[in-house]
Amino acid sequence: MALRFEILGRFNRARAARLTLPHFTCQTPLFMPVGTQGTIKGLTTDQLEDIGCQIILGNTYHLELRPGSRLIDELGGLHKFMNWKRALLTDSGGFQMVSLLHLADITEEGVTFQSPVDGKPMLLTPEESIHIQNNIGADIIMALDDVVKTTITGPRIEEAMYRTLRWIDRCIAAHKKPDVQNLFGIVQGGLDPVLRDICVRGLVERNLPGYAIGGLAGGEDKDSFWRVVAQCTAGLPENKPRYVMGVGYPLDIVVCSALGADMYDCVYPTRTARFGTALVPEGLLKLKQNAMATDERPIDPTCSCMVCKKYTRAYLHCLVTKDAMGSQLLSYHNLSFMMRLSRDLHTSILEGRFPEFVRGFLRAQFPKGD
Ligand code: PRF
Ligand code: ZN
Repeated sequence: MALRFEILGRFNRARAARLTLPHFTCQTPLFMPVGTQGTIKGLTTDQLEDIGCQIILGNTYHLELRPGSRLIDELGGLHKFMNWKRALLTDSGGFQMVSLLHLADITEEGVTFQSPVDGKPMLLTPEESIHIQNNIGADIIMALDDVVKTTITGPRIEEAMYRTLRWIDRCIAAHKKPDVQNLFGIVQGGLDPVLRDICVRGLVERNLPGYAIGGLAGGEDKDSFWRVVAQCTAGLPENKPRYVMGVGYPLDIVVCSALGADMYDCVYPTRTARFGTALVPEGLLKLKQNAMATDERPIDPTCSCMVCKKYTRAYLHCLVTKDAMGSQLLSYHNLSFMMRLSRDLHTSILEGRFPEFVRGFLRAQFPKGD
């Protein structure tokens, strides 16, 4: 195993931990920004370090299309290629089955994609996904899973869960660098507690360095979502990191952390920034609104990020959606917000004031109590 996971403090099911990875020692709960192509859109790696990012995400499928994992390997791995010294995690490409389903065909062998670059078919098997991820060299690599939308029902959910369990053995067998890269398994099974339970048990038997909860944040209602997270965290080992994939919203991160999850990733903070929306303790601040045109305050007076120290809402209103700098400054603030949330969760759990932190967070987001 190429990681250490030490729980430093708990509050009921919530945990504050130190996660030591080959390239960086992280504090959990933690949020991981998504840099699909080996970059977080609009930010330099120095800026990402400045705001306290600990792990960033890359995607196997996108990196294989461009520039290709062979080239990344020849140039010394993704850390060196993108000039990022801290931890990296690559997703297996499994999720693209959902997000690019019109381009994908799934069989027991693997997933066949039509390359959006040249239209050629590309077969991503569990072996190939792990081979590519071994070449890319991230600290954490993800098993290839069969992902289906939680909003569908019927035998396809069961098929995908059992296939995910069969594929994990092919992933484990293909993994050539277990001493420097950690392979995480992904729990599937839709919203069905029986299927989720079978998947959790099956993965735990394989004694992996960490586990992800997949297949969520795909349009199901919050109640079902939180119920699946609660069930999975209860069944996963205490002493291993738990990663909820594709989550996202500050509220979900707070709730999932209370349920015992440790890691999160989502494009939301950077994507919403490109649409002109800032994350603030009260919820969302839409910089495009006319009222911002003359507002001399920073985005968030309680935020100590560079953008909030140096720029007014009026200036950002002028830039957003018109100049790349608008997206860049808003992404910088939004990721700073997510990093502060991660730190606040960690320290409040550690210092025994997690309930007060959650209450304060909820009061700011829902002042009317709804
Ligand atoms: N599997 C993989 N990546 C993912 C997910 C998943 O289930 C999700 C959940 N919607 C986000 N990213 N491999
Ligand atoms: Zn800020």
